[in-house]
Amino acid sequence: MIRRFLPASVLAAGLALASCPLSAQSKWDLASAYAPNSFQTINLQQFASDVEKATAGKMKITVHSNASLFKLPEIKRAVQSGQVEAGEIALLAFQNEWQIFGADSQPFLSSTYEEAMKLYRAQKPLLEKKLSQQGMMVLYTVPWPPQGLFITKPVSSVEDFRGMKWRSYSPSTGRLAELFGAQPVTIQAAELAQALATGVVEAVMTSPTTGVETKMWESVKYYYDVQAWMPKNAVLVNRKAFERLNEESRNAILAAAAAAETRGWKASVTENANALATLKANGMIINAPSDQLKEQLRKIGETMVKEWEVKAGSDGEALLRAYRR
Ligand code: PCA
Repeated sequence: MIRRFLPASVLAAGLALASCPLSAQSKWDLASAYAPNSFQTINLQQFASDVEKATAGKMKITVHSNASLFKLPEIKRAVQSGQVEAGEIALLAFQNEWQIFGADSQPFLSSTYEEAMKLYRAQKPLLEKKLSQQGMMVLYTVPWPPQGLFITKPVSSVEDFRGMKWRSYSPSTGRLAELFGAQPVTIQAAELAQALATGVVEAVMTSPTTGVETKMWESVKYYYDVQAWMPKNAVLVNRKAFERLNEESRNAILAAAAAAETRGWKASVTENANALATLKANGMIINAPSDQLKEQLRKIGETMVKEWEVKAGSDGEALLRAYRR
């Protein structure tokens, strides 16, 4: 009877719906603050497409890069409150909230990939506990290459930085600027190219890869490979959103995250070497810091680690004990 009054296409759609509950299809958004061509974003896109493939398209994660959904400082709260299901943050940006987030931005505490991994292992249980209390989970982390100094003029000692406009992207980079006698200016990666072009900053602490992403050579000539620290990006998810997923999707996400972490740490190493070569090919002058500058930096680093230890209290103590073991 009914059949006579309904077109075949409507009937077919109804049948399809009945055999496929809506919950079987999940769509997530993931907020990121870095450029689409950054190795971090490329790794993130690969993570999302791995999840989609493993679930035969039933779980789709859309990556919104370049701070197009939320700016870096807003992403953590957006994930926590469920405004967005997932997001990528730079942990060190949240050091003022909890010092442990900034463990990987203490000068010379870890400046090789091996040390960075050791530090991550020591930091991880604390991070997981804290983020779980905040209703989130860490899917994976990937370090940026060692941070060096891009600067408009040659420098050989800390005194040469006095009064210069210094790009800060975290509490520790701001503190470093102060100890250099420079003027800290907070600028996120997404706005860095423009800030350089307009002369808002004269000195930038970041990785060679971000130097390439922002075509640093267009406004800055010198790079000092000081290898001060290796800050990590972390991909976070809202725990409730994760728990709402079916088991297949949850497993796909966890497996893709583990793969993204391994792939990302490797990519960071190659990226660093490639980026240094690209900077050179574009005419940047790359130097090691002078002995004097190195020694001054080492002292500044010691001061900062001490300050951090005091603020980080028992969590910091536990972390350093595990790291130095
Ligand atoms: N690039 C990011 C974080 C650290 C890095 O190497 C930035 O400069 O903001």
